[in-house]
Amino acid sequence: MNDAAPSTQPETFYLKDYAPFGFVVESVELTFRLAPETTRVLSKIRFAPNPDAPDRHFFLHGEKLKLISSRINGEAVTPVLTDTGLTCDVPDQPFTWEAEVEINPQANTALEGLYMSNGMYCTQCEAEGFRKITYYPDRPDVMSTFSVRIEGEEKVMLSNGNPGDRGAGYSEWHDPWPKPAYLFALVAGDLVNHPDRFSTGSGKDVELNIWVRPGDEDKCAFGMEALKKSMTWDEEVYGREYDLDVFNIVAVDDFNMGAMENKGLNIFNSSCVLASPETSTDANFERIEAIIAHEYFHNWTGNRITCRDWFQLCLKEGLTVYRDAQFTADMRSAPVKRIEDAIDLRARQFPEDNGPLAHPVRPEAFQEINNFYTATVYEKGAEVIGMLKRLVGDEAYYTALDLYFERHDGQACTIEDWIKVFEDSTGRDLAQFKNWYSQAGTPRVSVQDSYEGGTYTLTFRQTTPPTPGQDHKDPKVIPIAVGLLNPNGDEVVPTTVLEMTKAEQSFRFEGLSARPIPSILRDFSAPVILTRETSAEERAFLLAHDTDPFNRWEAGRELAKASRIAMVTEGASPDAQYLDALQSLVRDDALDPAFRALVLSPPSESEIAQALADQGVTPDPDAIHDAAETFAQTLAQNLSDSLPRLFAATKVEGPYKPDARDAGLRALNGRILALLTRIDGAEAAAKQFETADNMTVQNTALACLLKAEKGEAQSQAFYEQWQDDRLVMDKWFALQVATARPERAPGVAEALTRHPLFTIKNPNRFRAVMGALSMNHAGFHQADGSGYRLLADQLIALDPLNPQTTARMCTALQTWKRYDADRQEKILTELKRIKAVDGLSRDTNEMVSRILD
Ligand code: 0A1
Ligand code: ZN
Repeated sequence: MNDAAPSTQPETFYLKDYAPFGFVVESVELTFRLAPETTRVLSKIRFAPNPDAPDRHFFLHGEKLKLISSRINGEAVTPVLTDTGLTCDVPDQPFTWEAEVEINPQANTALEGLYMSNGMYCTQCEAEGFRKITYYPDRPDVMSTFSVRIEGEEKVMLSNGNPGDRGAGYSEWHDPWPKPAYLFALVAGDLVNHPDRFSTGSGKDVELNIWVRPGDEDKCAFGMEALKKSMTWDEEVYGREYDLDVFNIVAVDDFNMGAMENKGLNIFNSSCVLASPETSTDANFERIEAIIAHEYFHNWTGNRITCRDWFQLCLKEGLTVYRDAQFTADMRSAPVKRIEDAIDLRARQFPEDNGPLAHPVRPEAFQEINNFYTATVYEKGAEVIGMLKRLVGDEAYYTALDLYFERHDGQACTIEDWIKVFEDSTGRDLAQFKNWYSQAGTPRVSVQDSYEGGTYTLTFRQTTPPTPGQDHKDPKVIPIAVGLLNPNGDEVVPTTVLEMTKAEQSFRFEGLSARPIPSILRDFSAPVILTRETSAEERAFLLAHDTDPFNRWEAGRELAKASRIAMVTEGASPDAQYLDALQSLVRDDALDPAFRALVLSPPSESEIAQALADQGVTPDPDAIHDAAETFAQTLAQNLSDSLPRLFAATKVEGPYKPDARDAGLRALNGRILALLTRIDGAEAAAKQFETADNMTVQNTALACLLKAEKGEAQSQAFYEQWQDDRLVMDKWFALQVATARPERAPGVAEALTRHPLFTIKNPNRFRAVMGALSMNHAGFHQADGSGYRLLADQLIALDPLNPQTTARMCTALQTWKRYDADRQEKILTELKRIKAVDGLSRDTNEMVSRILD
């Protein structure tokens, strides 16, 4: 059965229509009688009229619930039921609502509400899943304390807050902190814990647990350390302490997203918490540390202060992503983190912001809120906070944050509240800054310079192209961090933040004895596309001399892009100057290995396609792929004398440690192995696979072997070794698709969807295959349309089971306008085929309709 409302005339919700609910909720008591197919949920809710509300319409959300009984003040009532909830006549004064409903967790494949994952009960209520558990005003501005009793035979039964009474067949919980329903959670199953304790700055003793399925106990230690580091960091940097006696984390295998910040009971996709050297890569470790921090930081930015409505999602997500990025920068390398974030923003957010799905950081309309957990809300939302901090300065930022926590603790807030805190604490007028929240699209900033009589002038112009529903864009406030170098590489003007507010604006630097070389948009100080006509020599100079690590890397990236574009459009050879620069950087032992690995990582083929499209050239995926291959092959050949030595010199000795230093070295070693594999008949990769004692090097070796089409035996060996480990098998599925030659990729992916271990019901496994296909650029965009067809087939099959993951995966098709007429037509055919499906979910319908528009 389809899980969403009929798609004929989906309702659109608007920010401008916000009105408070007619009632406040004073307390919630819930009893769960667990049974896989017939769970009973009893609710007892104390309502009181809300004096601030315009009307007293009593509507409770509820979807797919079987109402058994309902009472008001103990008297049976007969509410009017609709597909989306119920209404009922209610008293004019405080009253108690009681209801009993029945739900079927076993049949819940959408993974929203209460569902089962490998025999374990678990919930996902953000954004609007609580309405699939019981009738309730399921909106974030309705906050209440919750008391929960769970009745069942499960060994472990958890909910939010502090534990209460527990006995045979039941367990009780009370959460003293008022919260919206989206933060509700319940978990019950055969779980074991990895326990620890944490003492907060003010001496509160907190019990910590990571709960996992038996057998996974040995994969919790790293997550627990990350949690304790996060707790310490939030106290030290933001002055925020934890506020309950217990903090529980649970790992589940079937989960649509990465993790969820339910109060005191975070639920994690097992891929984002379970870690061991044998089964997890360095990238997994870094991601796990960041996600644990992210969910923990939500306790203050999201839970204690939540969102008034879902249009304000960036209030909690932008800020929390910004905070987790700060944390990672502090725990690891700040420049590396900044570069990684810029790569990610350009790969995921820029295409969104420059295509049919573009929306403001704070959207003003939606049909399905689950479709707005986007790179724009999260990552651009974090960039906006970073710009605000850069504009007001570090000290003023933390003063404003103190005021934010003090003023709004316990409230459901808006972006206006957030901005007002900064205005009040700094005295600045931030009206123009708000454009970042309300206007979609990536600003283009072009720059020209001149030098005369010791004065150097930079002139910037900004424009933002129209986006769906927003033709006109106003100039934004753009912090542009600039430094100037003199021709022998010394910095003559250290990093200075220029504040651009107009469409066109000049900034002067006086008293310079020679024309400087500018380093512009240092540290990627704003999420814009910077264009500047400049020479390869100047870029090579910055790659060698810039004191700002981000811009040093960026100079290399620009050279790489220019060279690849010339190869594609003019049939040029790989740029010799760039090849030379790369070779000296790779050999430069004074440089951080992680940084060298990043310099050696080529721009993605999709990024080149976007760069070509920006220049008005229709990208040819096969030509882009060929250029990438030729470039890498030439680099490998040019470096051939030193590759074996470099490979040996960058090998990490000793027991595996997932810290930034060793991980950086392994990343460099992996890049070198990829090059070496191109010239040594894959010998080194085969040897590394044989001797691998951790997943990072095993995975890298297998990737190199598969790419060289020499990894069949090793792939089989990997499969046999790891077939019982779901997370490692996800890697096995993904690697084969990611490394397949373009013409083979759709076929490889299709064959994998028929593999006995493929299951469409597990989002991780589905993403492993289909996500990898969509990221194999030339493979996905095969001219015969087979990539598009396979994705559409799979999405059509998944939609009735899991609309949310289906809708998210549709983003693979959002860039269709970049490509040639033939490919466009093939993509459109598939989009229309999806849209025509009878009973298509509201989620997928909205995404496909927007992409088609
Ligand atoms: N708030 C979580 C992410 C999340 C969002 C939606 C979900 O289901 C629709 C699940 C999780 C976070 O930011 O980590
Ligand atoms: Zn979040």
